[in-house]
Amino acid sequence: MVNLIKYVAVTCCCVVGTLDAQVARGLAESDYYKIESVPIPENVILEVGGLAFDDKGRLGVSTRRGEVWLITNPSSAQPDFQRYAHGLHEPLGLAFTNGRFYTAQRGELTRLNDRDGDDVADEYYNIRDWDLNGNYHEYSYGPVLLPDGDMLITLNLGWVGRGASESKWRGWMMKLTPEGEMTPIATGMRSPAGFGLNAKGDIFYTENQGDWVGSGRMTHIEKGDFAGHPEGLKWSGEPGSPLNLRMEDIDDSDGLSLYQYQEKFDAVKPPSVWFPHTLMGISTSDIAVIPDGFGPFNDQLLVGDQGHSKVMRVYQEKVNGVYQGICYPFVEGFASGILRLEWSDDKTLYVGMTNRGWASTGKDKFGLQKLTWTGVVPFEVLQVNAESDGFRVSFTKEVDRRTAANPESYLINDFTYQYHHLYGSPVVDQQERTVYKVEVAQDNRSARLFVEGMRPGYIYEINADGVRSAVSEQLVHPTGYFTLNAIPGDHVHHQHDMSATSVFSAPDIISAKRVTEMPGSWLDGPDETITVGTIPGMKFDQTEIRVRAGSKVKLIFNNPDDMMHNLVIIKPEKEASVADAANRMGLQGQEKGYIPDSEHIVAHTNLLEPNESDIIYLTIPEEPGTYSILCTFPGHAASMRADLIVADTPSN
Ligand SMILES: [Cu+2]
Repeated sequence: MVNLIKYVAVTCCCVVGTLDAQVARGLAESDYYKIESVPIPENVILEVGGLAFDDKGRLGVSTRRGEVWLITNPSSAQPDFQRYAHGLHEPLGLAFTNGRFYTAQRGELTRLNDRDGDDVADEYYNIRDWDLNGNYHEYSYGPVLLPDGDMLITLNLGWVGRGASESKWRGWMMKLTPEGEMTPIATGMRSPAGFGLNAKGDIFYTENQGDWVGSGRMTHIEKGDFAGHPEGLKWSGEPGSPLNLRMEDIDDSDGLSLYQYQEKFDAVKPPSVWFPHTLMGISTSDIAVIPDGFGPFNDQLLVGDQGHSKVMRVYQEKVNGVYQGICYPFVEGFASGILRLEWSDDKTLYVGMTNRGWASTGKDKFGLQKLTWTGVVPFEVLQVNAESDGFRVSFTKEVDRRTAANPESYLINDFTYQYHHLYGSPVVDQQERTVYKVEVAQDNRSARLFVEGMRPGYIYEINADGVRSAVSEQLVHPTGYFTLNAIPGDHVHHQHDMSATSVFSAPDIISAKRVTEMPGSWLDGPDETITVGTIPGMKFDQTEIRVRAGSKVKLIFNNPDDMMHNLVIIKPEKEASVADAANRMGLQGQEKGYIPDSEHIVAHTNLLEPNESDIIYLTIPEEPGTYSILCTFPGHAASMRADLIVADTPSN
């Protein structure tokens, strides 16, 4: 239902043909990263809830059956399993510090201790308990260790046909000291099974699609944040709550996205990265920071997906103090539903799994597998960074300049999700974005994509399937999803904001000479698409454009400059009089976009704010000659002009 994004194959003539492409693709995920199973004794039901290594290199595993197992030599062919603890209440997390395991049971944080040294815990110490009402969905997760010795836990909402906070602090992330003092940190959580720190020590948690949650996502959590699900706000009036927001304050009648909703309340925190439902995964879980020595992705994050039995990769940047970034598939094909990820000292990722209650692609009921790097570097997008007028896409290997510099090697769509009480959201307001120019860096390791109409608050599907490495490899994963929260250097809102209250831009100019939808009579589409941009210093990015008389043209006008500009097409020899008429419009000029009422004008765009775009459709006049392209914003026409050469024969 939500999968509305069209996968349009890049079919331009300049990429390798299909057969060659398949040969070129060659290596698969498994040539770079290998999945192997840790053998589990037949009598052990290892429905993994938590993973943690102890100080002897043994892997502790807490299970949904209430046990903790100690696995000695987990990387060997016959690891040894020892039951360390049992009788716990669904412990969905495990940590080891100061010689002790810590685990969150449904109703308490417990410290386990083996006092007599027989590798079996003989002390189960209740550090702190919390309310629990018996609802099956009241899972508790953690702890995650903080550098100062404190711990984080998260408390799942109950489920009564919708997410419900029926016991105190359900829907919250809490901080606990080793002595059991508990402080509420943030709420708005629904099903916070995955959380942890990034390489810089900032806290993130992952969320699954559900009521009030349009799609899977990851959110940067700071004290006092509200991540989107209103139920936890039931407790925001309690002592210690860092929020003033109340459940009654939240209202979904405006049809906004969560990004737009943050304008209503400071506490609202939109996600740093969305994982589009079914396109990327269906149920995000644990977060792990990639160490040195696991391929070229140091300090990026891996995020598990339970339903798709896969691991995804996330690169994040911080722009204007706000996290944002891109997710890619990484490795799929695990045996069951992934809940936990844990690194060993030898850079092996241990993957703990269970699918009880939820179907997963991997059909086993539970499992423990490990993922290792083969030492071969895959050809992948290493990272994507937002720019004021597009993206910088960096690669793990040198690219072939010809394919990387071709705008047709890329396909970009953006869209968002609605913030509402319903379960999930369809993809809304999807648009294809034109890549109108590409500049490949000197070192062949990155490409600067110039993209028309960047919209903050939207998710960008960036497909780079046409790009080849210097030795003709295809990307292992050509498509990623970039969540754009902030545009570098940007301080204005954009024309495409759906919120009526947040729109701040020049008015749309309604005029017979600005046709923004392709005429229905153009059955075969435009004859030609022409893209014109602006460059600093009041100039268009080209000085001469040739077109055939009478042809149907789609004109894309991009304004990456930091000033307002328009584009006006004027009949031969008439540019001076049109520019003069525009200059004399006075106060009226702005609202009319400095488009004077003149018979000499053939067609024109809107007056564009910085970083805006416009697309118009026009039929070129039958009369050949040198027409003018002008920006008629006062003071610009002297330098901001180009020739439009209309000829009877096709351009040459
Ligand atoms: Cu201008």
